[in-house]
Amino acid sequence: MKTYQFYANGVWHDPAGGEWVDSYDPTTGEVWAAIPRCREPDVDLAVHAAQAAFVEGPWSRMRASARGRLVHRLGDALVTHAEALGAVETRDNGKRSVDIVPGLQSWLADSFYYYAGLADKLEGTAIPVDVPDMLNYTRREPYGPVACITAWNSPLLIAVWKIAPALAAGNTVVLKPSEHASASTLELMAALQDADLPPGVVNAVTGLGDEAGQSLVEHPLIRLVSFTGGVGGGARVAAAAARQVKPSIMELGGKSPQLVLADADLTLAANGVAAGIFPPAGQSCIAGSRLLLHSSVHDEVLEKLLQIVDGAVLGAPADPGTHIGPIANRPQFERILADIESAKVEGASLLCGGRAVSPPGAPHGWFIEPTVFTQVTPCMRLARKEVFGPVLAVLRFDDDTEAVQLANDSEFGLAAGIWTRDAARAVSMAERINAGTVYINNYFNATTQSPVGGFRQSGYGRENGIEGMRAFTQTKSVWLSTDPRQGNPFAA
Ligand code: TXE
Repeated sequence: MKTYQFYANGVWHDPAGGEWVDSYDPTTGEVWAAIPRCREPDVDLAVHAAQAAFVEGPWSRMRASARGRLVHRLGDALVTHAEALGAVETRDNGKRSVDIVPGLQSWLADSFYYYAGLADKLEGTAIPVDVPDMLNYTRREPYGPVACITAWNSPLLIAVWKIAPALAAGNTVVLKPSEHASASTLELMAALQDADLPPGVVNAVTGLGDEAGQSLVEHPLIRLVSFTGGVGGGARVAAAAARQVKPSIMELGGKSPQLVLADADLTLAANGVAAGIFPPAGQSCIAGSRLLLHSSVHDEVLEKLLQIVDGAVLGAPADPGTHIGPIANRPQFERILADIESAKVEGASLLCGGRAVSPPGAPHGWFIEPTVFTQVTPCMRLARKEVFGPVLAVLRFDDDTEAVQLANDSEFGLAAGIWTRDAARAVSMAERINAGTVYINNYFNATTQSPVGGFRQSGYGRENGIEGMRAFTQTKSVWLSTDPRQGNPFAA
């Protein structure tokens, strides 16, 4: 059993209250680590460290190119420690190793490299204002200490997506990972020490959402909150931030539709639909959890999907042969099983799956079969609520207008997939679908260059891309008069 400390001002600390929270291995159902239960004094320590690094420097005073070089080193540290970090995340939240380690070594490290390159390119503009003898220009400036609150499904990915642009833009960071999976974030802090960042530039506090999380959001020195999690938590955090007039960036849940049109390559589509939800056991914000099928291909696509599901291997997430890993934590495991029961009660037809299972070698783990419900109607809870598990709801449509209407019949708007051979038709549908990301003949792609985020209750603000860095800056407008007497009635 490993006992962790939290990280503030470049130093490891025990929580002031002397309490820890158990962290479970979802493959075995056993406690494997203890996470500090930080409260207000611990959070205060971390925020003051971030404030000192920002105000007293050197972070805010450093030349942007020098800051970029340090952020680049964070990418190198990620590559060096990828295997070890991935192993901890797999143990702590059951994410498949094949989904973590290669990503840390390539496109997640690229996040640091990309934003390192942007650090000295945050240009303002010179504006020809309607005032004579006046120079007006804008600057993009960091906010100061920012809070980055992350979820349990992909702690490392979410942390990197936030800290890379936040740091490159000149902010300092206090991270707060989920109480269900904090270990990999604390290991990330240790790994990033390789880069010799000045103390206080990045800090991580752990513990409960309504203790450590709330103290962090409400800390008066925190100037912006970037949050990834559920709609309930997000709304609470956004409201708390708003009470202090702090901006927030919200990456929330989804009920993303995958549309298969009659002219699609059905094999490609079935594979894409299965891959868009089942490998992470549905525990991805963009999981394509609503399958909208044209009536003419409904049965054929489901037949192909059943074949894929039949061959899917559930098992230990560290095993490269595993297609579907466990559910990351017990409360989520129980929520998914309850949602499956409620779907049966409301009249959806269970095509396959629906049960908790024990794959060989993991008799006490939290595994749920890939589950497909057909005959789902738009008003059913299953068609509307985010299950965040390996549960696919199938609806049918008869023409493109109905497909778009069904796709948009949701409070969420994170992602959508369209499968068709007709590119023009797909582009036209993509314009009409309310979602922050639309995939055409692919799903699940994300790279550091392209912004991601939600419409509607899936959130606001964007991560990744140039927009993802702008979100961590505020604009200052500077007015310099070359004739200060102009327009001043008191000037002689
Ligand atoms: O997330 P929470 P939970 C969805 C999914 C899941 C549901 C609940 O449907 O079933 O959300 O998951 C911190 N002040 N997603 O309860 O509560 C908390 O400690 C400050 C989708 O695990 O949203 C954690 O660090 N912080 C999602 C983070 O918020 C608070 C990924 C997220 O926890 C807080 C995960 C407070 N008052 C779950 N309350 C996605 N977008 O992919 C909580 N936290």
